[in-house]
Amino acid sequence: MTEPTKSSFYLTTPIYYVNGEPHIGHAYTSIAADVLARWQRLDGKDVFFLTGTDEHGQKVEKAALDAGIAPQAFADTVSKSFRDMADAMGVSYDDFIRTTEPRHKEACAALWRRLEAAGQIYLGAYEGWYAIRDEAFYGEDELIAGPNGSKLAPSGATVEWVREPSYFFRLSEWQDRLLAFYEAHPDFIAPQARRNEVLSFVRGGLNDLSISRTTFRWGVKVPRSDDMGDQVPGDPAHIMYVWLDALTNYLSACGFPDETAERWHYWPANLHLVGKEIVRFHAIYWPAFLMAAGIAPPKRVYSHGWWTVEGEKMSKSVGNVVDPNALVAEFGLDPVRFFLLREVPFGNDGDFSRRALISRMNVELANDLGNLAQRSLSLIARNCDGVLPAQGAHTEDDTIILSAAAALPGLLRAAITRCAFHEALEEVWKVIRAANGYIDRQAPWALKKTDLARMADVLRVLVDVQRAVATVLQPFMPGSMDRMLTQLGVPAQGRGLDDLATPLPAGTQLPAPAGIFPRHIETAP
Ligand code: ME8
Repeated sequence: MTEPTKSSFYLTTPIYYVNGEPHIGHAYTSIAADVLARWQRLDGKDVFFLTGTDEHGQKVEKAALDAGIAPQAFADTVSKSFRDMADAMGVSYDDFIRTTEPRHKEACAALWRRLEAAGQIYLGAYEGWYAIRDEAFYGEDELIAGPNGSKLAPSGATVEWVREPSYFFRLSEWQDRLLAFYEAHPDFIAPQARRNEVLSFVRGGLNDLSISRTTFRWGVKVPRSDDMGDQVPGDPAHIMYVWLDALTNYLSACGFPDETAERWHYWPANLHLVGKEIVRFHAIYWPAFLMAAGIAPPKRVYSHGWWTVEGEKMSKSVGNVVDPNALVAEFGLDPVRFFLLREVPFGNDGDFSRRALISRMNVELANDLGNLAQRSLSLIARNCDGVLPAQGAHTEDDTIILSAAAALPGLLRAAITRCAFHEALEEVWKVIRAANGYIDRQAPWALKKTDLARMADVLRVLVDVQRAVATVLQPFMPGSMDRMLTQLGVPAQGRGLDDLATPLPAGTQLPAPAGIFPRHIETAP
């Protein structure tokens, strides 16, 4: 294996269940992860970006059964929808893993064997509550009251009483080591509120975890073992608990258990990006499994909030599920990507509404950014023969706006590292708004009649500011920023953060300016 020369960055989305079609919630996580992946690449890192589908378990088996299709064929179709969704959202994943692939099943068996060899697995019987929708076991004390005296999982999912032979993982032994791990790695779980929830859950004590099921078949078989004495009823009777199977995907994609594999050096993952409802699996079970198997835990789990739609929880029965493909068809990809990350502080819950999307599109994209580009570039086209002016002597006003633009890479690096996408975008919009103030104050259209040299200097300042803006916005809106950088005369191979230090050569012929962000006019229904 050759040592990587660049520092590496491995990040993941959750692998999505193939029980139903992708919706805006899935697109959200994948787009956020994509912004991070593109940012890290722009910043010179060797990125490995993984997404994929979670195809086993009772929930998927039931969906296949309801559709009257064999589970594998069903999973093939829905997995393809998720891959198509990722492609349609511009998600630049390096690998798309499916848990039905042989490489993944081998990794699951290898992890199981390591846990077994470490004395972390024993055979018993599980008796308790299970929610198929969450694919999760719940203690009696966690349940909430449902209608007509029924009990529900804290998520609102229906629970059923399960009683079956099961292998267990000795999770109860990991309480102190997990707490010590969280203490030593204060950034492991973010945001802080989620970290506090996890800490209090673990402090409350952990029960051993059931990690196999025997009452259905759709999953990875537990590997046969000779070490477990006469208790073993024939391991292939058991299939692995779908969360043990699913979490292992993050290792499978790195070639586990082959530590000489080309991608093994990416482990441990720098970041698992997840929705808030699956923090427990990623921040408690996952590091416990890994530590028990002698594998380094990931560096960070960041959990974001949930989207509701026009004030209501998204659900098939309400009929308000937002299809990301339809949104992109109507508004365009980049406005949708921008809206999702701009509207709500990452980590908080948010509400999706057409009105809010259209307002962001018209005000911030079409007016603030689109007009800035259009106004300055059309002045260059008309008054400078469409040629990029040279950098002139800078006035104080020039220096202020140029320094604000030059500070953007550092500010965005800091915000994006914290997954504070909304803050990153606000920093860019502060500069865009300041540039609109600058163009109004300097009035290059008036200078045209009084001081042509100063007019050219002002237009050059505006190009330099927009170049910085468009460079740092590439991860958020790759297609539009590609067009904007082309219009600004920035060569395709000179669009990295480091390239901002090299001035664009004066005299470059700029293409004729064309609008980048159209206004959206709502037509009456
Ligand atoms: O949980 N708002 O898969 P899943 C925001 N297979 N994000 C949302 C959302 C919403 N309304 N709805 C879904 C699973 N998401 C497991 C994961 S990982 C080893 C296994 C996003 O199909 C969010 O990222 O239920 C959430 O965590 C994920 O989709 C759940 O997808």
